Amino acid sequence: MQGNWKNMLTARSYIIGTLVVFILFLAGFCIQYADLVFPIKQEQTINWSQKFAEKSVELEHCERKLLVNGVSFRKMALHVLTPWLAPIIWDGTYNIKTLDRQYNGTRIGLFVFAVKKYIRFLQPLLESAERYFMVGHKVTYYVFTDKVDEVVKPKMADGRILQLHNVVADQRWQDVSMRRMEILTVYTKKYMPNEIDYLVCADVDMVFNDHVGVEILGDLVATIHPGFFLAEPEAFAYERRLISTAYVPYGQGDFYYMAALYGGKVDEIYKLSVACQKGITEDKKHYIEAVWQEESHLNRYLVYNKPTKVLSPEYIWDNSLPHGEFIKKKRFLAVHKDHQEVRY
Ligand code: 5GW
Ligand code: MN
Repeated sequence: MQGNWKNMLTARSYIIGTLVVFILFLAGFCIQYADLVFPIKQEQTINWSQKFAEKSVELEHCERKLLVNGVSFRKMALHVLTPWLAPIIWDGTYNIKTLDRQYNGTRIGLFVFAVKKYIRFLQPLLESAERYFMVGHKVTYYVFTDKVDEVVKPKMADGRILQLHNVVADQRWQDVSMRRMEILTVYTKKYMPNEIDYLVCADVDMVFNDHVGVEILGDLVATIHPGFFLAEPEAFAYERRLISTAYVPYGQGDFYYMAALYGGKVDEIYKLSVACQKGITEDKKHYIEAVWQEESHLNRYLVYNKPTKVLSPEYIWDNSLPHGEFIKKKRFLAVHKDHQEVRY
């Protein structure tokens, strides 16, 4: 009798044990394969991946800010939005597939000046542009040089055009750099409106080193100077002499932008170049020249005409600068110059 009871008890605990194991297994399965057991709608899945993407942007943004925690650096340039709600473009803030579709068929111009010894920078720039700049889109290179015959045409993908224009080399290098504004006033009015939608203006002593695509397009776009992105506004290299038309008073201005990369819709660059050229001419009348030539005029313009999109220093970097740890993608790099060799 007793043996029977014992047997029955053992059998019962065996059944209960098996049941518990089975229930646990079922629960585990439900947790592991929740979307199979409780199918969720496609929309919800997309929402979650979007949430994930947003979170990772937020995290990257925090990570960048954390790098300067406890130090008296200014953090505004590390954000992903300006105070006037223009996006600041960092890696991870955009989806290139979505943007490439959105800008499908858009015509983009790249404006560069290469006179005198700077002709040596042209070929590497154009070759790197073929690898990284607006790949898959319609691109026209507007090259201005005093040595049209010396230009080596790079192998170009379909849909890409090289326009070579002759330009006289100014006597002073400062004038070469500023001459770009005058040329822009002409081309953005006469020719470019029929040829392109957006224009990107760049220095020639640079190379593309990573992706630079349609994420940089906007009505009016400027790049944060890599030497000033952590600087306080008082330290910005704005023209501070009241006598110059490029004057920016202390207390004004958000970022110090670099003239080595800016752009926008053709009519916006027309307005910008007209304003800057006017300032340059006015200053010349008074025998003055802004501290950083056309860059000073560009900065003055952008204080009062806020860019609709701001590019982080990923879009202009120089490997000799400090704080490269903030810059994961060095997309557009300054070429090291032997200043003696390229002296004007
Ligand atoms: C040459 C010596 C000193 C300064 C400028 C030049 C120079 C500039 C030149 O001989 N030829 C020329 O085409 N430029 C154009 O002006 C290039 O497009 C160049 O990228 C741009 C700005 O001059 P950079 O690059 O020397 O200015 P930073 O601020 O990069 O030093
Ligand atoms: Mn340069």
